[in-house]
Amino acid sequence: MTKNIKLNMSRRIRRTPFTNKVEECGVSDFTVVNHMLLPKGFKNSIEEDYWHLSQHVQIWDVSCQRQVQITGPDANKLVQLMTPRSLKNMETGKCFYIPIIDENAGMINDPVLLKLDDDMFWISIADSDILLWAKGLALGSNLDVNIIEPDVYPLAVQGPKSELLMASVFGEEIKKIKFFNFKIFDFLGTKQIIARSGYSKEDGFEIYFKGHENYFDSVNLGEQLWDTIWEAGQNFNILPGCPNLIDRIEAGLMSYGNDFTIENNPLECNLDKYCDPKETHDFIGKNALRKIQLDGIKQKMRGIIFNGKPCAPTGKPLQIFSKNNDKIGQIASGIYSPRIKKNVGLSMILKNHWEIGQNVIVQALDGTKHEGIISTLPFPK
Ligand code: THG
Repeated sequence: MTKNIKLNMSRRIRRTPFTNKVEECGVSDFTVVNHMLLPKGFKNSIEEDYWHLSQHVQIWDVSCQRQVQITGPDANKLVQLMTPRSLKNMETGKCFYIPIIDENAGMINDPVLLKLDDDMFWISIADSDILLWAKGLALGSNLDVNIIEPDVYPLAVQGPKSELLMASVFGEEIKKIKFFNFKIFDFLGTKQIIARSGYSKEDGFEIYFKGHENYFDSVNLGEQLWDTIWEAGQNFNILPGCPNLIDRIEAGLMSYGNDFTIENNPLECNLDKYCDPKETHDFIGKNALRKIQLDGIKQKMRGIIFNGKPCAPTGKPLQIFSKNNDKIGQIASGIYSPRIKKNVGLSMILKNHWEIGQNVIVQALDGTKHEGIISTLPFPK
């Protein structure tokens, strides 16, 4: 077992405008994503947080969902170069889930793209350094763009009561935001972008909080935003939270660097619908992707439901075997689902083994082997 050793804090592991609040709320641990703190738990167990999230509302500091802002005459050109998904019909005010791939069609991120204007985009990234990739592409292709990481810190409000809570703070207009769209709202005289989105299977919103540069000063707009939502949330049984491993696995929401990496192409990650072979625009990795589309893939992301002692996250992968004891995949993060009443996980599974309902064997960390079954994603309701 790994001992409980503390992470040594430094400037490279960035705090957020909400970290003080998260600490006041009794955060139990953090992880680091995009060189920034992400809370991993509070006073309750992951299972208690899972039930609470499915019934009430939570406030999440997801500032680590960093924005890569691309502006300028060639902004659209550059963003389109980065993804197989066509942006032709993308209107201002829309969010698009997009694969970003390299020249071999390897996944380098799976962000949410926001179109703020015809010449202005935010790429809301998973855990890899897209700002450097974008700057490199822009330089190499001689594109007229400006690329920065803006002073923006997403704060998520997730759960079935999020709409009522958000309406009580920002007004009824909030109810008109459709899934994966955003609108602009006033907060104490500042303009804030609020989208209907979030890393959970519940209803929810993400406030792309735009802080002023001096957010560590005494007048802290971020803390005021947190406090305002927190106080309004008292009527809705609000709790501090964070992306919930049980909820996200059941929803089939993948995590870059955990469930898939640069070794995987978007077709293996079930992102086919963003890789239409009929699209004619140019993008990095197009030839490689078209070849894979012709040849077919060798493995695919699936859900696994498996027996054994209730799993908890450890950071160590679980190996998956066929009946003949061939290795056919590995689960990056297995966890006990109190709803399915078995362990669940996400895994790339080799062809010939990926059929729904197929039996597999999952090896627990203590070496014991347990029956598993291949499931759809999301997991069945
Ligand atoms: N919100 C924002 N930024 C993010 C995340 C987020 N950046 C990192 C990470 N999460 C990116 N990954 C995902 C994965 C899935 C979804 C969002 C971000 C998601 N997918 C829906 C689905 O698959 O059903 C909807 C997809 C669609 O309609 O296009 O929500 O959570 N800001």
